[in-house]
Amino acid sequence: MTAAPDWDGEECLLERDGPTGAWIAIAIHSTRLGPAVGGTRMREYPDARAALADARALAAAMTLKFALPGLPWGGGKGVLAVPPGLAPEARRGLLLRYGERLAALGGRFRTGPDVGTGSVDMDVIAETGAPWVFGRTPAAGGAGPSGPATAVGVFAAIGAACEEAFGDASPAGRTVLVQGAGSVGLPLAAALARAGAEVLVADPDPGALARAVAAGARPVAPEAVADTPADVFSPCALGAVIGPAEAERLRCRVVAGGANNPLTGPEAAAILARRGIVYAPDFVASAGGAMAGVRMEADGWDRARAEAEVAGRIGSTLREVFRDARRLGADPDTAARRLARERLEAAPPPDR
Ligand code: PPY
Repeated sequence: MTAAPDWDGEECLLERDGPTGAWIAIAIHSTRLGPAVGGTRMREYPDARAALADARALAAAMTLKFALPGLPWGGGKGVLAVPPGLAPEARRGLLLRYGERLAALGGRFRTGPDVGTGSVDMDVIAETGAPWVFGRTPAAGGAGPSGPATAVGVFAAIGAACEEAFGDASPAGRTVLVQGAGSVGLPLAAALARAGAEVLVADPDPGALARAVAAGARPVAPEAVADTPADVFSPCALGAVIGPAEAERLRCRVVAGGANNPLTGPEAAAILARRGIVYAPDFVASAGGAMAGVRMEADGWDRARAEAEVAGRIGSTLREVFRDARRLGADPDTAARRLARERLEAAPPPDR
């Protein structure tokens, strides 16, 4: 499979899984700083082309996630585009065949959990002998789900962005609208409520919403998100939720969340900046899960140390990005991509 001209990555693979009819897409965007790491996403897609496009875009975001905080890993992503209603046994078979594929890549791509997969799935992938599977269950020797550490990073990102917008990093007394009460949104909402923020949560899943309410949040209808006033909007569900129209409409001063690729493109970032809305680039704000994952499982750090690094580095990286953006007269998304490019170009060629 050759890369499309609009993708500057190294390698991708697209393959139909015969027994389930699923498409397996693996994108290795960059190994310049080290082996590519990125989660495996499992969901329905309109077609194979959409699955591959998502894998490529998400892999590119992973390169930025590791380059900006200065960690020696590259960017990749796996996508399993499954048919509706995949039975548990069929799911298991798909994960095993996918694991064999990963093993055959010889470590150039190392995966972990992502939207639609979890620690139990990582255990299944690792059964194949595919080494370096991050986020397995603690019983299988892994560090467990990545959501809590991602939430720690988003919390720090909200602080840094509030400091930029209001001159005060504390979420106490701020209204924060969290979109999505899943593996990142729920622990984030709970932490914000504990810190004294007024937390609003939107989620179409009644069970997820009820858990957020139990953690201290007030519910908001999913379709009302763009029109609900808040100090901070935190997208923690799927991507592409802020296009030019939403960027014009959002009634907030800060956007900082855990979703990957929440903007539809550079135009949305420019509109947010023109409206004086401080945008924490998603590939900085959402990096905590991946950062803590590699620290705990590849470097042997304990969770407390890994999460302290996540909070510290995400905060300091964002302060650097906002400073650069002001200096360059650019929006933070543009400034952060530029900083990442500099870090990538300054790196010696990979030696592993
Ligand atoms: C991401 O940050 O989007 C991920 O891909 C999650 C992840 C979690 C743990 C290890 C590697 C990737």
